[in-house]
Amino acid sequence: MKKALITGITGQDGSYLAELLLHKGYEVHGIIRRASTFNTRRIDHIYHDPHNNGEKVNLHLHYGDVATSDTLLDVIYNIRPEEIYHLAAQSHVRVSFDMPEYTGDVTGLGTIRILEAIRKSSSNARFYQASSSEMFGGAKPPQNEETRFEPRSPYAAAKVYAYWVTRNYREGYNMFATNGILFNHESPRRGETFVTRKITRAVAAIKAGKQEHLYLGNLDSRRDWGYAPEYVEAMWMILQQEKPNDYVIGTGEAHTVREFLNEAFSYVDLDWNDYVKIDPRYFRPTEVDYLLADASRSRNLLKWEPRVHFHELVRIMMDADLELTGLTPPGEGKKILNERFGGWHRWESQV
Ligand code: NDP
Ligand code: GDR
Repeated sequence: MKKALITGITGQDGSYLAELLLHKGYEVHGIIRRASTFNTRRIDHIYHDPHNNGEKVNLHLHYGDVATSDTLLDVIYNIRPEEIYHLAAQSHVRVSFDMPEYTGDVTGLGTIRILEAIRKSSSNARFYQASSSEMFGGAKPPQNEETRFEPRSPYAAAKVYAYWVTRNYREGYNMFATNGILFNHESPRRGETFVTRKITRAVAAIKAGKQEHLYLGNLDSRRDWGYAPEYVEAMWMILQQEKPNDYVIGTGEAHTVREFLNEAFSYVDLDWNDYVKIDPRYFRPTEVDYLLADASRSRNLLKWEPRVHFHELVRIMMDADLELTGLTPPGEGKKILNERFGGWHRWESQV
């Protein structure tokens, strides 16, 4: 049985990745932060209490924090995982302007703490770094692995640092260290303050009569939005290759925030113009205007292709949030998942 370690297992991607790896028969270990409230909501459905007699336990959780190397070395040394997926980060771009130093520490230095723990424990683990399209920042679209980085936020600058130390350890210490440069990917499990989920939750609440307005920032930026479960499949594929490399993952289709609004509100027969207001609080000191993936390398080498595109993504997220709000969704999103997906991840109301 292969063993994998996931940092950031309680996040959107970590939870889907854990589900995928368990489905593939892995023993999965995750690092979680101590918090005063439960922070394991996204993985509770796959966690079995070790005290329940007879239940096979393949998911193990360990306390740790990538802001310190305290437990990282111990965990890696004791578990001896074959694969390490480093997803933990302060992942919110707007927040990185409010907490630049903290973001540099966790999102940037966090990566070198893990790499050092791997090196010092003489681990042969294959390493995946959650790099981001935000690193391209102001670079002209479409962006691929050869595009020059022009980071436009403390978050993006921290990710550029993490990208380069990953390459550095690959070259310097002969590690199987890889970067997945993932463009935005969303799902019903997306954090509530990222723009897509903020919109789909608000549309559901407005439809249910529980909310009057939705306050947003810049509606003109374009993003290449994909479906998160497919992106964690790509993470796994990257670590199964013969040689370590860096890969761009995205759909090759970009849309504005305004288009997302239109698609989400019109799905439930509402006009977004009647509900959306601009609050400059959500503007960023420097914005990334246009991200569009050229994922040819992934298509050719990984044979990775997105199965869910913009129109379907909005429907999947809308169905889930309508259901969570207690409304009966039109069901197009659920239908798309049933038709196109292998079914290793569960629909949100089952989570
Ligand atoms: P989330 O914000 O949903 O999850 C982040 C995870 O990191 C959570 O589990 C969080 O724990 C954990 N974490 C945060 N700080 C620390 C810390 N100091 N020590 C240990 N764990 C910590 O992010 P996503 O799942 O969306 O993204 C996963 C990774 O991929 C991130 O690195 C992100 O920057 C990157 N990425 C994401 C993209 C996207 O579109 N989603 C695109 C490209 C890259 P807790 O639950 O306790 O807060
Ligand atoms: P992003 O995602 O910054 O691309 O980073 P986010 O959803 O936060 O913003 C996308 C675009 O929407 C605009 N926007 C708003 N954004 C938020 N969060 N809230 C608002 O009210 C709002 N109004 C408009 C933003 O200005 C931006 O242009 C995400 C994160 O997951 C990163 O961790 C990841 O690396 C990148 O995607 C790829």
